[in-house]
Order: sequence, then C-alpha cells, then structure tokens
Amino acid sequence: MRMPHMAERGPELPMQRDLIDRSNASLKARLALDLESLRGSLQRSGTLLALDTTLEEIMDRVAGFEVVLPSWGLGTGGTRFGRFPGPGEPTSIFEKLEDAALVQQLTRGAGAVSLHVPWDSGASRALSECAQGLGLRFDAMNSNTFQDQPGQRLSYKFGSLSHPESAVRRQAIDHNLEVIAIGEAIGSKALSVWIGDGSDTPGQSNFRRSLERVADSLAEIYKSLPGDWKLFVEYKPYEPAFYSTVIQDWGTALHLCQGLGDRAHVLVDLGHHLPGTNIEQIVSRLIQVGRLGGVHLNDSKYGDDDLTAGSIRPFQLFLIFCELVAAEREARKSRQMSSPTYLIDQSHNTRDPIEALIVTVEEARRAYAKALFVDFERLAELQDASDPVLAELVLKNAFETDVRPVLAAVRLRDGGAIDPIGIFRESGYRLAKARERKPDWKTAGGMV
Ligand code: PSV
Ligand code: MN
Repeated sequence: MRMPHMAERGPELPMQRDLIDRSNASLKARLALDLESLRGSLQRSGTLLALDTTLEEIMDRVAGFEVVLPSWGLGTGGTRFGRFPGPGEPTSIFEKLEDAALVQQLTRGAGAVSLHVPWDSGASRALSECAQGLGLRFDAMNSNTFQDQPGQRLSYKFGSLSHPESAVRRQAIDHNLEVIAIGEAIGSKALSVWIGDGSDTPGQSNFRRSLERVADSLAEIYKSLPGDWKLFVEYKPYEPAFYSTVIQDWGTALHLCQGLGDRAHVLVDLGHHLPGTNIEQIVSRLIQVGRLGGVHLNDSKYGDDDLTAGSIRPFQLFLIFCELVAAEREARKSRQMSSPTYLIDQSHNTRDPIEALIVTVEEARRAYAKALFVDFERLAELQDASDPVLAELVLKNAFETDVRPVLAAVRLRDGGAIDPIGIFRESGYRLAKARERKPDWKTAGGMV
C-alpha cells in the first residue's frame, strides 16, 4: 500500500479531532445566536453601513490576523527568585513545537513559532521536518548575547555588541551570523536582536562610545543579512542593566536602524516602556517613518514586561491596534507598508503556558477585531472639527463592541475550537505528556 505523503494526509496534530468536533457541536447553536445578535446590533447602530463592510468581511480579516508563538513561552518562565515548572512541560524544542501546534490547532491564529538560540537547539533538518509535520512555520530568529552559555570562550558580563574588547564583540557578531544561518535553513526571514548591554553605575561606561560600538557591530551583522531578510532592533529601558541601557528607547533603536539600511526595523516590545509611556504614539511614529518591524505582545503593571497581553491595559492594546489597523487601511489603498510581525513575548510563571498562550492569541485577535470596528473616516472628520468628545466616542464604541462571537466563529470556521481552554482541560493533554516527557529541571521549560 502506498503511504500517503504528508501534504496529502495533512499534518499530524496533537489533539484528537473528534474531541474538538464534539465540543463544538454542543456549543454551535449558542454561538450562532450570539453572532446573529451581534449582527443585529451592528445593523441597528448603522456600524456596518458606516464602515461599508459586512460581518463576513470582518471575520475574514480576523482570520488573516496571526500571531507568532515564542518558543521560550511554551515552558514555565520564572523570575530570578525561582521557577516552578509544571508536569508535562516540554523538555526540548521538538516538544515545544508539539505544544505550539496544539495552540494553533485550537485557536487557528498562531501558525508560526519564533526560536531563541541557543535556548532552542536541534538539527535544522529535524526542526524543519518536525514543524512541517505539525503544520507550523518559523518566524523571526532571536539571538542571545545577554547570557553566558556553558563552555563559552569570552564572557558577556560587561556587554556583547557594545563590549569594549573587540574579541567579545566579534564573538557576539559571529553568534548572530550563526543564528541567521540556522534561520536560513529553516525558512525564517528575520533576525531579532535584543541585547542586555548597559551599565549599573554612573561612570561605568561611556554612553557615546558604547552606542558607536553597537552600531558598528550591527553593521557587521547587517552586511551578512540575506537579501530577503529583515533585521529587527529591540529596545528596553532597563533590566538587566539598572543604570543605563545602550539601546534604551525607540529613538536610539530608530537611529541605529536608519544607519543600517532599509531592511532594519524597530521592534516594539509593549512591556519595554516606563509606566505611563504613550506606546500607541510610538507605534504611530515608527509606522510614519516606515520603520516598524514588529511588536512583542505582552502587558505590564509595574516595571515588568511579561504579563499577558491585554490583561492589565486592554484599552491601550486596542489603541495600539487602532494605529496598526489605520496604517493597514492606508497601506491597502497605497499598497505600501509591509505588515509588522506580531509576536508574543511573555513569561508564564504560575499559569499553564499552553493555556496562557491560547488566551493571548484570543486577546491579540480581540484587540485587532475591535480596531476593525473603528470608523476612521468619521474619526478624521471629528479630529478636523476639533471635537474630542465625539472622537473619543468613536473609539469607545468600537472598543466596547463585544467581538467574542466573531472570534469564536472564526475559530470554528477554520477548524479550531469554540472553547479552546475547555477542550484543553477536558483532553487531559498535560497528564498524558507528564507520563511521556521526562522532566529535566535544568533544561525543561522556558527561559533557561
Ligand atoms: C527581553 O526582555 C526580551 O523582551 C527580548 O525580546 C528577549 O529576546 C526575550 O525578552 C526573551 O528573554
Ligand atoms: Mn521582547
């Protein structure tokens, strides 16, 4: 008997199809009612007419909106005080891909994974085959020169791409080149660079010389970037350095990108801002100058950068998506801007990482879907008429639209789950994995 090729039989997915179908069947009728009630309310308010769209068109746009899963978010992260991995967590990149495929199978909104090297190690061919077999793609590659690895020749204790010694900078540059090579072999098209370089005390390092050294090091990396790749430069105000960070804000990241060339873009990690920062305005500025490469989705309450996107400030997330959707609309007309990459970058310390990621995919799509309900033409008129009250109402009306039926209907239509968390719990996936996977307390989980 001829064995069907993978492309014919489709990917082998982690969750049994009939479990999803059974759950969906029991929830379908209620979802249809909820969707019709939303359609009715949008018709009564004149929203669909004003936007010159249909609920089906909105659903298609939401279905096309995907986020990338971070390999490092598939295991328990932890803080510097400790880490509490749960049973059945992945112990290798291959097991992480299996869990990522489950998130994608249930949500249908996360078909790609971002790798972090050397946290993720595996032969390129095996990685490609595994991802392909699970129906996943690889997105941006992340280098890591913010830690020393066992057996590493020179230390990054006093910096990597900005280190005063050229040999350390060379080692860090070479690491980035290796990451690009791995990425090329597995079909990635972007390198994200985030460095922890900085200082802990005034006088420790020279601001200008450190930045010049980073610019020179990045130029070396950029020189070797394949023609169809992008370089993302990520900024962060502090941590691990607590006095000064070399790439501390979007202005510095933009300065570096502009010095590098057209394929260098700024990566905005939502958690990498001091409290109160107007992140939506930063996003807008970067769109305006054509340098927004991607967004790392997460949220922050104090100074952390690892809480679940939308869990603390959902209105801010919505406003960020308003900027992105407005730019998308304009780009669709002028066919300009290539859309930024949306990656999740958060650490799951007490929640099951799979559940946290399922929730985050939903949160990102929720913010995106709500932004699709903004009447941008009306908003522009009100802005020109200097009418802040009605302008705010345009945004609030969209923000308060309950898009849950849209999100669930899109998942159902695309073969996912109406109730992904419910199915995940009912399936006993973790328990089954706990029997199969051999936890290694040194390597299991996320940020290790
Ligand atoms: C740093 O805090 C960061 O946001 C960078 O994107 C890293 O690659 C990631 O988190 C994982 O530590
Ligand atoms: Mn990040």
